[in-house]
Amino acid sequence: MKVIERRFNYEVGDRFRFIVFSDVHLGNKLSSLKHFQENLVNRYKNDKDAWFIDLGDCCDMIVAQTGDKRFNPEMVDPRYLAVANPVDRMIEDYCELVAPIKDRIIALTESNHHLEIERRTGTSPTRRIAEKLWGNDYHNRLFGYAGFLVTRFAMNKHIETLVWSLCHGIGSSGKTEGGFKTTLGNDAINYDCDVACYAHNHQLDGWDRIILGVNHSANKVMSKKKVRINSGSYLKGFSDDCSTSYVERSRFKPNALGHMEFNVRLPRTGMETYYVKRMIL
Ligand SMILES: [Mn+2]
Repeated sequence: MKVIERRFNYEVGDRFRFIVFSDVHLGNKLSSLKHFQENLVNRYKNDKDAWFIDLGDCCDMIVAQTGDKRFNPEMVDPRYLAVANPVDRMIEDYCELVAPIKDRIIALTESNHHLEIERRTGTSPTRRIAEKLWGNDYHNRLFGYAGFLVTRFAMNKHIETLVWSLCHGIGSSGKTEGGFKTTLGNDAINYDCDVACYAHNHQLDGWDRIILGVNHSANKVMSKKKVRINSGSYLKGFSDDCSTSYVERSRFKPNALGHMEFNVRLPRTGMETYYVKRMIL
């Protein structure tokens, strides 16, 4: 489990935005690249204070050639069907899709759809995407399935720190109302961090756990917040025709498309944070 540190210089009143996104599933017929491009890439590409955390499953990679029993030709974007190299093509297309923001993607995690290709073929799509996007600098941005990202905000000798726990995700109740919050919240307790981010279940949500403690002089109760983020997806769950997706088949909860925007403002002392759920219906 890797730890990566990133330093940002700031002046009083500066703001930073961390865009947490995942599960684009490029290559799946129900992936909405148009929404991803409009609502994420185009929204932030000229915002120099926006930084990106990509929690994986960038490409769907369920293709005919690997003998994957999940393969269903009706669920594959036709662009990847009648070609000999669909995995190469998905990798290229994903890199092209994120090209306008690639230098500000500070984290990319491994994920189950990519790992399945690695297991079946001995090549790692995640590492190939990382090398294609960042060359040798990929070591400063690529995580395994989980890791810690440490963001430091520096003004002269003063430093504010935000610790992120990143994980592509875990099985977290595809059916129960709010069930994923219990599962992810229980997992997050095990990691000492300010923000715990998960993907994979395609739900888009953010919530806080307030921790009480005492101040330095031991005469006052102090509170601090631990943030949990479930980063959403740009893959629709249901088709408009009679083709059946795995979501429809398993009757998982419908999900909105979108991503989470985590905002940091640095006043004279301390740090203020809040998040905005960017939901597309
Ligand atoms: Mn996944």
